[in-house]
Amino acid sequence: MGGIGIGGAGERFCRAGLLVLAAMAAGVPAFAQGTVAGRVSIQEKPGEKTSDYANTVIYLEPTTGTPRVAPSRVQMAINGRNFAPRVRVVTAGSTVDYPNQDPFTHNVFSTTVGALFDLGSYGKGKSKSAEFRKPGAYPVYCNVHAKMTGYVVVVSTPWFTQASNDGRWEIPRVPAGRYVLTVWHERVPAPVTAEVDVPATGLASLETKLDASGYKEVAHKDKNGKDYATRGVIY
Ligand SMILES: [Cu+2]
Repeated sequence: MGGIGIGGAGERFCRAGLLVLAAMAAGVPAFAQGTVAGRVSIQEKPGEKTSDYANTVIYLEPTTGTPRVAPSRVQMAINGRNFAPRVRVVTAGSTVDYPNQDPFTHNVFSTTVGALFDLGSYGKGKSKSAEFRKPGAYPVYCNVHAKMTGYVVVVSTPWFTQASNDGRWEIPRVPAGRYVLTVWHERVPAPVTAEVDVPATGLASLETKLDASGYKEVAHKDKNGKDYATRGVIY
């Protein structure tokens, strides 16, 4: 610190420096950012085991103020008639690339209000992209293959993540404060939310229980709102 800023700004930096020193003396870092961590468990139908923890999206939104988010560019490859990964969380304004790695044609589209797009048919080695401006959870399909489904979850916060394969998750560098924690999973009817106070030292062991025991896979329509010729059974 010090040496940065001119005039009034420099003065503010100095005062901030004093605050940091005072806080260090008290054992608490000023402007503290801690890691928030937890674990998701999913109730399945009797006898079934969860295999898709990684498709869980977790994010923290401050209860006051609007955090600044930067758009990014990420990839959901198309491989073996699947989106890889199947679920991606991005900040509002981000772009998702859909490179086709299969030796045949795909047609990625979304008919959800807030993120309407139709990338048209394109073959092996080609890539097209879609921009996601509005927060929400958007199913993404292929007009050629009835069972191809992916999800883009768009958030307006910089504090988000996806669970690992065992359901554990971690969001680093969360400033102390009050947040709404949201846990989303495609097989759960509504996201689970809770208000949490994040102390300067962060939070560990936030347990969230999701209920997917009532989940039923429903065939979706093609980009023209019609049933697929294959009815989603055969590719
Ligand atoms: Cu396809």
